[in-house]
Amino acid sequence: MRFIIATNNQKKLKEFRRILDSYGIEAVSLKEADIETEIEETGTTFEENSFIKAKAICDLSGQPAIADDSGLAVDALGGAPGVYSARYSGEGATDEKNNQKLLAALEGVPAEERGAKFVSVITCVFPDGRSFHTRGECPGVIGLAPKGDSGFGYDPLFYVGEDKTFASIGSDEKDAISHRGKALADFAPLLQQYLKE
Ligand code: ITT
Repeated sequence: MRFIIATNNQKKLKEFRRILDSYGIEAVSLKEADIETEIEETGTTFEENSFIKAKAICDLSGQPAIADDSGLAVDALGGAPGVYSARYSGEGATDEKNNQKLLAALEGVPAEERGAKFVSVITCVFPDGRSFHTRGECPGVIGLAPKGDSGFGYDPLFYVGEDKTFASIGSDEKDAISHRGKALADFAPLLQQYLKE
């Protein structure tokens, strides 16, 4: 079955596609579904925003839609940037500006206090009103300098081992341990169950 992925983030879509593909679920982009829209994320939790995005696209298309709301929660910043991760550096935010802002916010914070986690909440909304979600988390440490150039977002600063960031490991390795990989691993069997009901 084909599902519309309610995201305007092409790098997130790429990850979604390759993970869902491994579960035999076909992901259709908003562009392929001929949908052009900006959805306002008015929620204060990953769960709320994930539902808002999936519901909006399901309503617009009349087809089941899947959304991911994700972000980085940094211990020393009281869980920030959290649901505001994409917009952390304000108007015109880019991955580079967000990473710079994060490094500046953590200036002087020692390595042992730079713990963080990535969170992903994946929601599926069906046209008949049913919905469900799964949540995945991945612990790591915010480094003192970026490393690697694959992936997206905060990947170059997110250390998952002594010398490894999400941007320096391969995509298979990232998917196996990432917040999104974990959320989708729980999501796939639940989706099969919902499709049978
Ligand atoms: P959509 O809402 O259109 O899906 P978005 O990028 O605005 O796109 P979110 O609101 O969920 O999506 O924000 C997620 C942000 O969290 C993302 O832009 C990155 O800055 C960060 N992020 C999430 N997952 C990440 C990952 O796997 N690697 C690096 N950064 C990630």
